[in-house]
Amino acid sequence: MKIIQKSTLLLSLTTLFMLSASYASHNDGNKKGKQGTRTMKISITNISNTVLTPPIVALCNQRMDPIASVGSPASSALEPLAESGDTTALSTIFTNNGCSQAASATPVLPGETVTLEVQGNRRSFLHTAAMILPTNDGFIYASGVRVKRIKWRGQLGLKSYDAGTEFNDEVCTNIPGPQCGGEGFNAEREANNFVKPHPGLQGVADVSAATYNWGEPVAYITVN
Ligand SMILES: [Ca+2]
Ligand SMILES: [Ca+2]
Repeated sequence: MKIIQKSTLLLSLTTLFMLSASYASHNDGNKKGKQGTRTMKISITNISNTVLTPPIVALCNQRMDPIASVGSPASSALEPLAESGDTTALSTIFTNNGCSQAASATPVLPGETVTLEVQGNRRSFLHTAAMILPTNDGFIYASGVRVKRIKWRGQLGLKSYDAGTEFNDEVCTNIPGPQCGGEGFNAEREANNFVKPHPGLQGVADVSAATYNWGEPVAYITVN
């Protein structure tokens, strides 16, 4: 009788242990499911007559300061992006925040799409930015948008902004890129030194508003 009781106890303990192990393993599985990452394809389509400088995209697991804040002065990382398409400083920020990132090797011409691969999941925060050419300091961006929100909506439109870091003189010597070939970054800032919705080209100098002006959004993003 005693032997049977011992066996029963041993069996119960074994069952309990197996159940706990199974439960723990199930929980680990869930954890991995939530925190695990996979390759995600981020596509940016230019639906304007402008050229977008090679975009940078990042997926981050933690919140960080946005690339731009409308109404506030541009950061020192945004200024070179908006004036010359230089993504170096933004890339450093993404690295410091442990994000997975990729930059396009080519600009995005009117009607074209670039697709970049980064690691992330539905809970990741997406960041992207590119300069609009030919403008003095026009750019598009999205920052801190959850992947699941973009997937739920199907796409995310990217509107144009003026970085507030260079006066919109529309003079080609002050505008880099294929249409103008002028200067990119300049440390000077315009009088209204804050990020604002872009007023569009005014046709006041070298750049043809009729040829290059755009509607909103300038581009859109999809995630797969
Ligand atoms: Ca400006
Ligand atoms: Ca400047």
